[in-house]
Parts: sequence; structure tokens; C-alpha cells
Amino acid sequence: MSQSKCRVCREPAIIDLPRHNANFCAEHLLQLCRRQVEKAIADHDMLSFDDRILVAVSGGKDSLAVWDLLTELGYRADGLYVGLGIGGYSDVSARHAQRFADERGLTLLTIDLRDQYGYDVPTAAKVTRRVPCSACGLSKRHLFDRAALDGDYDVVVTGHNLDDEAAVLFGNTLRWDVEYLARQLPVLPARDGFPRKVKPLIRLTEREMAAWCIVRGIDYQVDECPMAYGNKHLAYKDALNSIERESPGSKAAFYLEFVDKMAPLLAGTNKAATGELRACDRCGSPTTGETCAFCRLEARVSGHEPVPVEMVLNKRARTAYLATKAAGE
Ligand code: Q46
Ligand code: ZN
Ligand code: ZN
Repeated sequence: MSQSKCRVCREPAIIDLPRHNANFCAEHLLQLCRRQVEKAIADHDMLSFDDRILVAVSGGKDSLAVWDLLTELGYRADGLYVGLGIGGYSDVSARHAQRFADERGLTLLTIDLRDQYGYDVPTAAKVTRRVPCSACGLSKRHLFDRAALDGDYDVVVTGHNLDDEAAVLFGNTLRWDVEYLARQLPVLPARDGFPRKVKPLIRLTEREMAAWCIVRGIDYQVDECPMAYGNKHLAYKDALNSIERESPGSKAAFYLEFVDKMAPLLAGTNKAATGELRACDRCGSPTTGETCAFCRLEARVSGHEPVPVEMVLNKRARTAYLATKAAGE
């Protein structure tokens, strides 16, 4: 079989993208990624070159790739890393995020949940007896919003890619969760003390982002968060990937056509956007009650004896986590 060739320049290809029915060399893969990000930004009026941007950085491929892409395209973007205290996973993620920023002379702000708020994600999960991702998501959303407002940033950027958004859409559709569907937009406008939030990677897949990082020499955290094990989100991604294999392009059509055709029909059904908000009596963040959910969580779990990661994993997840930990030691 002859070596596959880049669709643009006919040089040897490094990746095949069945969704585009084409192969690409390194240079033209980068060009495709840049163009898809530019298109997402333009189609949804996400960013302007005057904006001060805060990128939510986890140390994984997507957040580092979006930071890299925006910087390369000429946007002014700082990063914020939140240390979640998820054992070795968090330690490694923090190193990747810091090294990326240092090597490029970019500004990375950092917040450590345990140092600054007296708890971490495993401890919060154990004390509240809720799934770790619930305390984690709540903490991250609050801290990114706060940091953006306190630091006078115009917008928070997240690295959610097409696979992430399609998987969330799939879950919301399976349950016909209209309220979540109405909120699943590439841009959430600023309102009442919340910053604007945008997702410039909605037209790019996980595989394309991994390829971007490899070609650009970005050393990212490859391991999944141990708390994600057995997560429904991963099952939805697998389901969509098997549909995509049979019918390339389905994933992009599912999500992007939702945004174009369905989301406008749901506008106005987003209750959270219309509810009455007031300032939290502890931190001043917008909330519907007296105290915001973050401050209530902090009050409940702060100062509690730290709980190790393995204590909040189910049996299969714990076995996988301990094996990875042993291999890394
Ligand atoms: S970091 Fe946090 Fe994710 Fe880990 S605990 Fe869940 S939400 S899986 S993006
Ligand atoms: Zn080429
Ligand atoms: Zn509060």
C-alpha cells in the first residue's frame, strides 16, 4: 500500500481524519486546527483581540492546546490552574501546566484548594457523600468565575472539545433534560456577576487535540483523572465513537447541528438565566440563596482530616488507581 498523502500538499501524511475524508501532514493539520478555532470564534462571536482572557488550565491536552492556539492566533491569554488535591494525578498535572507556561513566558495563576480553602476533592466527596466530580465541578466553576472577576478578565475559556460536548449532549438528550440542553452553548454571556464563558475547541476532536500537542511539542498530562473511572461521560464517548466509526462525521453533525438548529428553539427555557440572584453573604458571588453553594461546601468540609484518593474510589477504580500509582513509583 502506498504511503498516504496530505490532501493539501501531497507530502506524506501523519494523520487520517475520516470525518474530513482526508489525510494531513503536520503543517496542514495545524492549519486545519487553527482554521476550526477561528471559525468557532467567528461563528459564535466568542472573543475579540482586546479581550483579557483567562484559560482554565488542567495540564491535560485540551486546555494546553487551547491556550497555545489562542496565543498563536494573537489573543492575550493568561492561565489559571486549580490544585484539586487528587493525589499524584494533581501533582503531575500541576507540573505540566507550570512547565508549559514557563517555557512560553506565559502567566499562570494558581489556586490550591487545600492550602487556600482547607479541603481537597477526595475529602469533599467523602464528607458530602456525593460523587467527586460534583464537588470538583462546583469548586472549579466558582474559583474560575471569581478569579476572572477579581482579575478583571473579560472572559473564561475552557478546553471542552467536540467529543466532550457531544458526550454531554448525548447524556442530556437521553434524559431529555431540557434545562441542561438549553444551557449547553458554546458561549455563555456574562450576566449578574458571572463572566462570559466560551469553548473555542467545539469543532475539534480529542484525537486532533492530541495530535496538535504532539506536533507542537506540548508535554501534557496523559492519564485520566482517577475519579473519572466508570463515569457515564466516558461511556457516552465510547458509544459516540462506535457510531462515528460506522458513519464518519456523525459526531460533529450531532453536536454542531444541535447548536445551529436546536439550541435557538430552546432559548428562554434556561431557568438559571432568568432566576433572581443576590450576593452571597460570605463571598459576594451571585447566588439564588443567602450563601452560595461553594461557601456552603467550604463551611462543611474545610479543616476535615484529608481523605486519600483511594478511599473514595469504588473497588475497580481503586485497583486501577493503585496499579498506576505503583507503576509510577
Ligand atoms: S478532575 Fe474533577 Fe474531572 Fe476528576 S474529579 Fe471529576 S470533574 S474527573 S474534568
Ligand atoms: Zn500538507
Ligand atoms: Zn459564597
